[in-house]
Amino acid sequence: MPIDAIEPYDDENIFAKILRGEIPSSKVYEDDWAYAFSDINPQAKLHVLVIPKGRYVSWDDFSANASAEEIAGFVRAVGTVARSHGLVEPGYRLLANVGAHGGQEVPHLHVHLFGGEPLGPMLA
Ligand code: D5M
Repeated sequence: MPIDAIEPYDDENIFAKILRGEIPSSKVYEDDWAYAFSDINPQAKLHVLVIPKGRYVSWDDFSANASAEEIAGFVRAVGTVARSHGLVEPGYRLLANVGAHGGQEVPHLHVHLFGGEPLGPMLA
């Protein structure tokens, strides 16, 4: 179910628990700024979620409130994950759902990284 209200940050959201190691995840990358893991319900051959380590509800919260260092670190991490999976030449897709109309379900910013096959048009 998409979330109704996107603030304040809920420390008990499932991605906060993954970051704290309280529930398992299939890690593909980690650095000082970001953590990446396989989506539990993949929508493409490769479907990875990249999340910032900071407490940000959404892209809106992150873009408004994160430091330049956090933003740079997170953006670089997304690119690093894509490159490390060999996705640059065939290409890939990034998606961040924001709020109720965006269909955001987990209230910790996450960028979906899809790839590994032709993805077709964005909106079916
Ligand atoms: O997408 C939320 C995404 O989070 C959705 O694709 C499923 C995924 N998800 C939910 N729980 C888990 C766990 N525990 N591991 C991995 N992936 C998970 P949204 O953009 O919020 O609609």
